[in-house]
Amino acid sequence: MAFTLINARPSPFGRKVAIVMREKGIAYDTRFDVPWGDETCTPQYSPLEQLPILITEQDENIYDSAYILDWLEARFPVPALLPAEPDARLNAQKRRMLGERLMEVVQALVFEMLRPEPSAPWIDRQTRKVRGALGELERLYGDHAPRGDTRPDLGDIAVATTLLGIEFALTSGLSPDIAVLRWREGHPTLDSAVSALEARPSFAATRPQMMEVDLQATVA
Ligand SMILES: N[C@@H](CCC(=O)N[C@@H](CS)C(=O)NCC(=O)O)C(=O)O
Repeated sequence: MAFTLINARPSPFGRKVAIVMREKGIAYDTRFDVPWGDETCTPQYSPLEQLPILITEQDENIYDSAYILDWLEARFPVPALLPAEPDARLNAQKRRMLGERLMEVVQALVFEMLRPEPSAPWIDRQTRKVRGALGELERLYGDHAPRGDTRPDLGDIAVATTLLGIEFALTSGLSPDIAVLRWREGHPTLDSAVSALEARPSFAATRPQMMEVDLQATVA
């Protein structure tokens, strides 16, 4: 197998890469890791000690999910997952950027809530960002309705993996039940866009799963 994807079972960042590879028809093997565990292999492959990491046939390590997507788009341009027309391309890149940054904000919020003494101002700040990004995505998806039977763009994939990752974190108990994270409530356009995307084989084959990890211990 040419590519190995180092991933974590519940990771929305890793799922995003896996979906892009499937949509592009690129074969890969998966190696699951627990990046917060003592036994993690991530430092061997990435100075940032984070997954996902894509290892090529030439043993090149490609890391950070956004860079991996750029790398894949450059090396495997067909099928393209970004529109060629500039306005449509910038729109897809904006949705992608919001989806990716939203996941990072949510991660910061969840980790703060798990700390022994969470900071209320910090939580307020992250909560505002989550609310703002969700509102903006709801607005942007008013003009862009993905369908389950057409190939999604990188914006759709980033937004859907983030939102489904948040949902998984809530339902699996990885995250505390934080009201602002229940994004389907109050965002009907995002709800139907993500539901359409979830039906695709690339999404069905990469559903998040639980991993053995004590997140609270990593921030205590
Ligand atoms: N910006 C990174 C974020 C990736 C990320 O946060 N990965 C988590 C797993 S979902 C991780 O490896 N965390 C370990 C750490 O940050 O030390 C990306 O997009 O790849």
